[in-house]
Amino acid sequence: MTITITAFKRSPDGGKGLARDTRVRWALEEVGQPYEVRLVSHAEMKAPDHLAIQPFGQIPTYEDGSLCLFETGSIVFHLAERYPGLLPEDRDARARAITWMFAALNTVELPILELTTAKIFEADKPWSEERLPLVKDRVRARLDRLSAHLGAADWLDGAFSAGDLLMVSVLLRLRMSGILDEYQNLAAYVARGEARPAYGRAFAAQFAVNAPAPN
Ligand code: GTB
Repeated sequence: MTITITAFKRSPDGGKGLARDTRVRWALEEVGQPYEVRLVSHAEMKAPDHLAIQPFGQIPTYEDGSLCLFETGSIVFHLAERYPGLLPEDRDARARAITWMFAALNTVELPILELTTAKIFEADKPWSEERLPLVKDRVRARLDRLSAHLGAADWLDGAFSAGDLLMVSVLLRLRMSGILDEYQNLAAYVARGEARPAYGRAFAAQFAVNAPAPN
């Protein structure tokens, strides 16, 4: 069966790899599984066919035969369980890697999403300028601890895992804000993730769809 994922017909980021299909593409590349992509417009994402797979009308989704999944955490976990390469064999190490997957999505991604909301959707509000430093400091509070945990290590817990894949994907979103560069080891960690050949292939694939047309 061919694996099919969905992605934006045209991502608002113009190919920077920030839409969440990139992390699923990356996981697929890490485990060496070929996949097809069904590109969906905003209207198609909210239509019954797509809502039957993704109840919230979002991308990405994952289809493999009769199995349909949504939520990038679940999709990456499914791939990591089904194919070798993203989770260690050792049971305890595996449990710790899964813990980092949750930490990426539940603890680190949330304040980062809040920052995006504050900068993009609340910029015109009279209280926006006053609130922004608070939101940035909530991100820094998480990065302070993450940076301390990572220290001089290459990855969060031994070998590269699905936990790193999700954490790097989440942190990438911060680059434009300049906050990532306040943490030398985290900036290097993200760069290490981006340097992985599998990430390069995932990035190139989404870029081919979303890059702005040349003048
Ligand atoms: N928790 C879900 C998951 O992890 O799968 C969240 C999925 C989600 O937020 N999908 C977004 C979506 O479909 C696309 S990735 N949004 C449309 C909608 O909700 O109607 C979020 C995203 C979009 C654009 C950029 N960008 O342009 O920089 C970055 C991230």
